[in-house]
Amino acid sequence: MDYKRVLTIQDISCVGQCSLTVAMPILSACGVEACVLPSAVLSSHTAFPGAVIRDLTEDMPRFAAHWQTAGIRFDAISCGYLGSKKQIEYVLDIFDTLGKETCVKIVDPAMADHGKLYRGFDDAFVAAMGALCCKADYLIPNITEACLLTGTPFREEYDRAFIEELLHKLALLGPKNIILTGAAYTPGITGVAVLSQGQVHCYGHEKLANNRHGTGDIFAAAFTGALMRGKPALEAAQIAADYVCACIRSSAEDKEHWYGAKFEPMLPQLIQSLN
Ligand code: PXL
Repeated sequence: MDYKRVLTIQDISCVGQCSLTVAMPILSACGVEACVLPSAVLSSHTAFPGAVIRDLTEDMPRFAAHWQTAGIRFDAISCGYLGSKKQIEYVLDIFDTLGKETCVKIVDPAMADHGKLYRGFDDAFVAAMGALCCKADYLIPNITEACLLTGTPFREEYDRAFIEELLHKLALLGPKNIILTGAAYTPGITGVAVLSQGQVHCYGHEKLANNRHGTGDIFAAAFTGALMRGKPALEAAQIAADYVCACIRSSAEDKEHWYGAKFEPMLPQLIQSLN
């Protein structure tokens, strides 16, 4: 099996099953070497009131400089939740300096959901994120993020034409492939819409009642893992979407587990779908 080394850049939320605490185990389960650049350490993700933060922004270029001199290069570099415009600038530098020649760049512009920006973000951050999205080989926004990035008013209800228009507007920003998550325009169905090599494909699956925090991060990690295992974009998106559904189902009964999805018991299913 081809063995790939991925660098994933995002925060580590110590409690909450998101960002690096999901990316690392999922990439490892996919048989991929997971290297990490934590942009910050938080006591929990920001949906818990009162989370405390150790910012690591100024360590990012120091770690990258070490890898540069040590000759460490990556087959893929992915980024998820980033906390500031400065962090985005550092990720842009890392994209330019630490990839192998064939390096695949994957951007999850994690900054908003359900029509709203996450706590702490503003329009200037959205504009900076747009500059990062230009560089992506694979861009993985949800509908809210896609609307923000393209200046499209957010809508709760829409049709396939709206999804295709969003994909084409995103493509004008410059990313090579787009994987739009949470595309739900048929009652009871949600899914992913993929724009790759000029073609749009939609993969629909059951719409589950209680979506969970961190499922975008689970999707991005499983998608990256599947891509590194040689799956084409659409198949990687299907594998990741099915895995996210299984994770949400495995958490649905447990009301106390409101803060994330129980993705660990479902890892064997993910592994099986890659074989
Ligand atoms: O799941 C995205 C995410 C990652 N990291 C932190 C977050 C969030 C979403 O709110 O707060 C710290």
